[in-house]
Amino acid sequence: MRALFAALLAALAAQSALAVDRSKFRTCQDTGFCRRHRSKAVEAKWALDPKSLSFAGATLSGRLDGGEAGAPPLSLTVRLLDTGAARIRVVENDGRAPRWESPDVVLEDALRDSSDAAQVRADDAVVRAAAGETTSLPADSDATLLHWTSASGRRQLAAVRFAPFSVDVYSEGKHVVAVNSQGNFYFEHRRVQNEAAAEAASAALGSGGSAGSGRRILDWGEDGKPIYADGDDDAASAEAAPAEGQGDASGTQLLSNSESEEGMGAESFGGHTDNRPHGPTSVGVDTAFPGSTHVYGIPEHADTLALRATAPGSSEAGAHSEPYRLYNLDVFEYELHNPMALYGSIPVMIAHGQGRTAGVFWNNPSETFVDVAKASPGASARWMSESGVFDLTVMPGPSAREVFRQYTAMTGTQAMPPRFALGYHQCRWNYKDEADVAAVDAKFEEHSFPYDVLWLDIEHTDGKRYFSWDKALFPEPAAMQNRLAERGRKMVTIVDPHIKRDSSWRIHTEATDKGLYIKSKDGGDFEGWCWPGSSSYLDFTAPHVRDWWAQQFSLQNYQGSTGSLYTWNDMNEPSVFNGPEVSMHKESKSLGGVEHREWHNLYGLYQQMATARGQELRVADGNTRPFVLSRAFFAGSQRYGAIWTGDNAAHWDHLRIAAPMLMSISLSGLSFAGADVGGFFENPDTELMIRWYQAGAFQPFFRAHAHIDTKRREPWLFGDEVLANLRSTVRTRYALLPFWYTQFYHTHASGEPVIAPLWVDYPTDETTFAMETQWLIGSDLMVRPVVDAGATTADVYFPGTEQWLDVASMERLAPGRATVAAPLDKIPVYQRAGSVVPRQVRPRRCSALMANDPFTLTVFLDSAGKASGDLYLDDGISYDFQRSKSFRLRRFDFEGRVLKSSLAAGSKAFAVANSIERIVVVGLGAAPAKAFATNQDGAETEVDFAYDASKDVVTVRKPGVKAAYDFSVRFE
Ligand code: NBV
Repeated sequence: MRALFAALLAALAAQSALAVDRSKFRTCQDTGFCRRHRSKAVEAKWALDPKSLSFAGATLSGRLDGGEAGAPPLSLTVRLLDTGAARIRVVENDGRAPRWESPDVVLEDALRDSSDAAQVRADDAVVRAAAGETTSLPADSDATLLHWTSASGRRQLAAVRFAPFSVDVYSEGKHVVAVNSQGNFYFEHRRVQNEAAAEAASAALGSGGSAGSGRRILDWGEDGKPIYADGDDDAASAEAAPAEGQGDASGTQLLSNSESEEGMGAESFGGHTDNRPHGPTSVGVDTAFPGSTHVYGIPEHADTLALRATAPGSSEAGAHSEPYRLYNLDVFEYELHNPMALYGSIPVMIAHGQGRTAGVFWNNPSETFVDVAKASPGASARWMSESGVFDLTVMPGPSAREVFRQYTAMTGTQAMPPRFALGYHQCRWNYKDEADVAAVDAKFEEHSFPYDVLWLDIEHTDGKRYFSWDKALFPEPAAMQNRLAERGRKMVTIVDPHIKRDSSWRIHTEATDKGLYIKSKDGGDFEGWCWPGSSSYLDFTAPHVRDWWAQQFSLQNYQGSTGSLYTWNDMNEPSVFNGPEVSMHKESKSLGGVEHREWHNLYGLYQQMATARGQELRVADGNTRPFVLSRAFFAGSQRYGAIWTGDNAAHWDHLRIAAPMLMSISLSGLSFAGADVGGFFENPDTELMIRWYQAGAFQPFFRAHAHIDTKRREPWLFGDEVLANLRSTVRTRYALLPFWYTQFYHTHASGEPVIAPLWVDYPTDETTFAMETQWLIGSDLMVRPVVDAGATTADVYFPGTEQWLDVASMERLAPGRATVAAPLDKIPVYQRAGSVVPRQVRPRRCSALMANDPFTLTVFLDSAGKASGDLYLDDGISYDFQRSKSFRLRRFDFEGRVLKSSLAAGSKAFAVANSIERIVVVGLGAAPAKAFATNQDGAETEVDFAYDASKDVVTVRKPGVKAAYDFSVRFE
C-alpha cells in the first residue's frame, strides 16, 4: 500500500510540464447521460395537461405527460416569488419517495410569494400592459398566463404553454427567458433494477395499477398538439393529476441487468466502473434569453468571462466542442480556455443584451454539463444533469442588480467577513516551523509591510492529521499565535476533509466509532488515498456529522489553537487520489443511504458550513464572525466564507485569467474570492510578481501563495526597489479597506457583487459586454491592472458620459478609450464622477491597528456638481451588527456646494470616535472663498483649505468632524 501511495505521489510530481492530463477527466462523449441529452437518443416530448391545472396562492400546479413509453406522469409547479423570480419544479409522480434534494442550498423559509400573483386571460388589460413588446401572446387554449408583481413593483408575466410544454417569461414588457422553447426538456424516470424488485415495489405500494395517470404521447400532430397512445387526440385528459407521492407503480420501468440502451447501463472510465444501480435518472432542459447577446456565470472554469458557444454545430469563433462541465474536481495543473470542470460549481447563468439582463438558477448538485448556443433570437443554454430534481428558477431582472437580488434571495448573500480578512494574507506551502513564522513576521515588521494573516499549509501537522501539530516543528503553537495576535495579526491552518485511518488518533477512532464516515457501495467505511495515505471522509451532508466536526474546533479539542486561529478547507471536492477522476466513487453513500452522485458538488459547501460553525461555537455565545477559505464550492457557499481559484501558475496568462474567473464567480453570488497572488506553481519573475500584487490588491480575497517546490518569495526577497513597490501596492489596499468593507456590507445586505464587469452599470454600452481586463469595485472604483509582460501602457475604456478621476495623479479622463502610461509603479485605478470614496491613509502594519484611524473622503463631483457615497462602520468582528444593529452606515451627499453626512436607514448605535481628517473635493471649478464645517452638535466653524488650481482640487484639512456622526461642510 505504502509503495502504491509513493508511486501515486511520484506520478503526480513527475508531471512538471504544466499540462493537465486530460485522459483523467471525462468529456461529454465519455458520459452516457451527456451523450443521451446531446443526441436526444430518446425523443421525449412532453405536454402539460390543461385540465390538470390549478392555481393557488402564487403557485400553478399541473401534470406533465410524455417521455418514454410507460413513463409515469410528472408534477409541475410554477411558483411566483415576490422578488420577481419564478421557480419551476418538476417531480416524479411515481408513488415513491421523492428524489433526494439538499435542504441547505435554497433558503426555503426566506422565500415569499408575490402578493398579487394571478392566473389571467390573454385579453386582460393587465396582461396587455405587462406583455409590452409581445404582440403575439398565445391564445388561452394554447397556454395559461400568469401575472405577478415583484416587491419592487416590476410587472412580470409568464406564458405556460401546454403542448409542447414550455414557459415564456416577460419582464416589464420584454420577453427575457424562454424555458424549453427548443424542446430539450428531458426527464429520465426512475426504474427498478429487476423484475423482482419491481414486483416488490408494486406490492409495497399496494397499487391497483390503473392504466397509469400518465398518457403516453405517440407523436405530434401538424397543429403542434400531441397524439395520444390511447387514441383520444383531444389534448385534455379527464384524469386529475395524482397528488405528489400518490402515484401508482405501473409507470415504473424495468431496468434489466442486461439493459443496453445507449449509455444507460454501467459505465467505466479510467479503470473505475460506475454500476449505476438505480439506472438513468438524468434531467435537463433548455433556457433561452431572447435579445441577449452574451451569457456569463456557471463557474468555475478557467475561461473567458463571456461564455463561448459549445453547442454542437456552433460556428462562432473560439467555440468549444465540449459543453461547460460542473463537477467539482481537483484538476492538477489546469489549463486555460477550456470548459473542463474545476474545483467549484455554481449553476447560475446570467444573460445580457441591449438594456436587459436575466438569469436562471439550475439548482442541481449532481454532475452537470451546460451547452451554450448563441443563435438568434438570443443566447441560450442547455442544462444536462446526471440526476437530482428539476428545480429551475427564472430570474427576469430586468436589470443585472435585480437578477443578483433575485438569486441571493434564494441562496443567501455573502457572509459579512471579519474586517481583517480583507487585508493582505501571506501563505506558502509551507512555513516550516515556529522560527520560520517568527522570522517572516519580524521581516514584515521590519519593512513596515502591512499584512493581517500568516498561513500554515499541510506540513504543519503531525503526519497530515489535521487538528494536530508537528511537535518538533511547532512545539508551542498557542504561544506562536499569541505572538502574532499581540500585534493584531491572525493565523490560518489548513484542515482538509480526508481523515487519516490511524487507529491511535482520536479524530479517526471517534469518527469510526460514531459511524460518521461516508460508506462505500459495499457498506463499509469508504477508504481512499490522499495526503495522509489511507483516509476516510466524513459525511458532511449529515447534520450530526457537521455538529461533531464543528466541535473539533473548540479550544479544548483543537489543542494548540487559540481564538485568533482561522481555517482553510482544501481538497474538499473531495479529492481522492485513487478515485475516479481523482474524486469519490459515485456509488459510495451518505449515512442516509444517498449515493455520492446526488450530492457530489455539495461536499465542499457542507465542509465549509461545518467549519464556519465550529469557529462560531468555540467562543462564548458564538458572537464572532468566522473566516474559512474553501477550494470547492456550490450555490450558497457565499454564506460560509471565501473561496480561491486553486492551483494556478506563475504565468502571465494565469494572471490574466484571474479577473474573468473571479468576475464570473462574483456574478454568481460569491463575492469573496481570490486567486493565488504570484501564481502557485513555478517561480514568478519580479515583473510578474509586481503586476500580480497590483491586480490582487484590487480583487476581493488578497493572498500570496506558493507551491512547496518554488523558491521563497516573500516581498523583501526581490531587492529594495521591488519591496518598496509591493509595499506601496499593499498600502493602497489598506488605505481602501474602509471602501472594501463598505462594499462587503452592501453585498451582504443586498447580494450585489463586490467586483463586477462594466456592463453591470453600463448595460447599454456594447463595448463593455465582453470586457474582462477591467472591472468595477462597487460602482465607484474601476481598475484596469497591467497583466502583460513588458507593458508600460494600458488601454483603458472609460464608460458612461462623465469623466473619471485617476486616484493616484488626480488627473481627469474623458469617457471613451485612452492609452495611459503604466510604468511598473502604476496601477490604473479610477474613481467615478459623482462619487465619494472613503479611505484611511495612515500606513499601518495590519488592519487592527487602523481601528481608530481618521478617514479621508475623496469627493469627485459630476458635471451637475453632485456626488454621493457611503461608509460602513462596525466593530469588525462580532455579530452585533446583526444582533443589536450595532453599526453605522453613513451616507455622504454633495450638492449645492455642501457635503452632508447623514445616517442611512437601518443602522443604530455604534459609537466610534474616528475623525474625518481630510476632505478632498475635485471639480468645484474654482477656488471657494471660504469653507465652513458643522459638527454633530450643530456648531459651525470656518475651516482651512488648500486649492490646487491645476487639478481643481480643494483639500480641507482637519474639518473637526467625526466619521460616525452627522456633519456638513459648506463652500462659499
Ligand atoms: O496543501 C497543499 C496544496 C495547497 O498549498 C494548495 O493551495 C491547494 O490548492 N494543496 C492544493 C494540495 C496539493 C497541490 C499539488
